[in-house]
Amino acid sequence: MLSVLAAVTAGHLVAGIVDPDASPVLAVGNAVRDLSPPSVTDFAIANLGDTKKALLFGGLGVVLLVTGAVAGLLSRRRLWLGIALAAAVGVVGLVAVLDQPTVGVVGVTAPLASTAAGVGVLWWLHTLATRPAPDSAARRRFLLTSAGVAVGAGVLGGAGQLLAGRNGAAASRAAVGPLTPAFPAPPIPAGADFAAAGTPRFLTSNRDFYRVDTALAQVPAVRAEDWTLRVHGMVERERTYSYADIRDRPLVERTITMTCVSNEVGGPYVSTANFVGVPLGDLLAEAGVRPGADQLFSTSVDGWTAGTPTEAVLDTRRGAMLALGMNGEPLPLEHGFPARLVVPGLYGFVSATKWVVDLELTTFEAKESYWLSRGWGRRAPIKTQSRIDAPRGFATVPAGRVTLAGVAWAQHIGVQRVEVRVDGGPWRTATLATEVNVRTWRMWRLDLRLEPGQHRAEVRATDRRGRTQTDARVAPIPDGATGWHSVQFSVA
Ligand SMILES: Nc1nc2c(c(=O)[nH]1)N[C@H]1C(S)=C(S)[C@@H](COP(=O)(O)O)O[C@H]1N2
Ligand SMILES: [Mo]
Repeated sequence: MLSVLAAVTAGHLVAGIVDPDASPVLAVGNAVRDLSPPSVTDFAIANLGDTKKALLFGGLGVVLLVTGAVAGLLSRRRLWLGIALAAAVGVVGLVAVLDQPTVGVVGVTAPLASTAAGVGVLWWLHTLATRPAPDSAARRRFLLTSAGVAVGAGVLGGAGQLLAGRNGAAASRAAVGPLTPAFPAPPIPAGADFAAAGTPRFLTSNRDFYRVDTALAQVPAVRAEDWTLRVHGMVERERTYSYADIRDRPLVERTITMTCVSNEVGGPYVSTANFVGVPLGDLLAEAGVRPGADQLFSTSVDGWTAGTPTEAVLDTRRGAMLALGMNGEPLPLEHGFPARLVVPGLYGFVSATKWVVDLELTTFEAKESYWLSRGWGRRAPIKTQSRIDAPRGFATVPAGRVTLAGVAWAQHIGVQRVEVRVDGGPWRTATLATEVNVRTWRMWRLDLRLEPGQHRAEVRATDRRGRTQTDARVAPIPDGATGWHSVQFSVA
C-alpha cells in the first residue's frame, strides 16, 4: 500500500513539473470516465456535481490500495510476482496518460516516475521486511522506513498539487490585465432582481456561476500565449487567431444567462454574467462561410466538442460570442480560459465550448459532437422555464403576508408573464422585475395572504411568443426538462 502511495504521488509531482494533465491518477480517472457506459456518466454529470470526483477518486484509491496489498502479499511468496503486478499497474497509468489528448512526449516521464517509485518502494520494503533472522533493530528500521515513505509521499503529492496549481495558465490569466470593452453592456437597472425576497442576484458572481463539464479533477490549463483558434472547413479562407489578435479587436460586452440541458425542473444550472469578447459571426464572416455549412463544430483543447447551427451563430440579433472575459475578469480557468463560446438561447452542450481551440464549418450530416453520440439532441434551444426560490421547499414561514419569489427564463425570446397558483387554486400573475434584455433571466415575486397550514405553490412562465410552459414532465435527456416547478411549505 505504501508503494502505491509513493507511485501515485511521485507521478503527480513529476506531472506538476512537466504537465499537470500527465498525472497518472488523473489520467486513469479520465479513462474510467471515458470507458463508463453513457447512462452512468450522464447520471453523474447531471446529478452528482462535485461528489462525482470524490466518488471516482475514492473508488480508484480503494482499488489501488487493494492492488498494492495484493502485490505485497504476492511478494512474500515470489518477489517477482509482486513486482510484476506493480509494473502492470504502472503500464495502465502509462497507457492512460498516452491517451490524454493534450499530453506531449515529456508528459510520459510522469507515469514512468510513478512506476519506478512504486516498484522501487515495494522492492525496498520487501528487502527490509524479509531480512533473515529479523531482530528488533531490523523491525524498527522497517517501520521507520515505512513511516518515511508515507511522509515522503505526502510531501511529494502536496508539492505536485502546488506546482500543478501554479502552472502557467493561472499566471498567464493573472497577466492578461483589463479586458475593457469598446461597447460595454448597459448597466443592470435597479429592480432587475428581488434578491431581498429570495431570488438570486441578477448577475451571478464567477464563484457562484454554475459549472458543468467533463473535465474531472483538473480543468485544462492553457496559457493565453500558447492559445490559438483555427477557423476552417467549409470556408473561403482558413484563419488562425492568437489571443492578442482577439483581444486587440474592439471588444463587446453582453449580459447573457446560460443554462444547462441537464438542469431538472427547479434546478440550479442557470446563471447570468457579463461576457466580454467578440461577435462570433464576425470571425466566421472573415473566413467566409460556404453555402451548405449548417453546423459550426467547435472543439475544446481537451477534445470535447459541440455542434451549433451556423444560422444561430450568424444571426447578429442573437448575439453569439467568442468570450475572453466574464464579469470584469478574464474567464476563470473553470469557465474556459483563455476563450469560450457563448450562444444566447441555446443549451451549453450544443454551443458553449470552453477552452475552445478549433472552429470547423461543416454539416450535421458529416460530424457528430460529444453529447450527440451519447443520446442527447442535436437541436437544443433553451426551453422556457420558471423556478420558485422562496419559500424554499419544506420551509415554515410566518403567517400573514407570504412572499413567493423566483426566476423565469426564455433566452432569445423573453419572458412575457409568470403565474403562480397555490393549492391548485386560480393562477395569479406575478410582478416581474425590470427586463434587462431577452438574453437573460427575469425575476418575479408575488405577495399573498395564506392560512396557517401546509401549502403547495406552482409556477409557470409564458414567453414573448405567447407560449406557456407545459405541465407535462419530461426528463432532461434528450433536449431539456419540461414541467412546472412546485414547492411545499407550511405557514405557521
Ligand atoms: N470543453 C468543454 N466545454 C463545455 C463543456 C464541457 O464538458 N467541456 N460543457 C458544456 C456544458 S454542458 C455547459 S452547460 C456549459 C457550462 O458552462 P459553465 O461551466 O461555464 O457554466 O459549458 C459547455 N462547454
Ligand atoms: Mo450543459
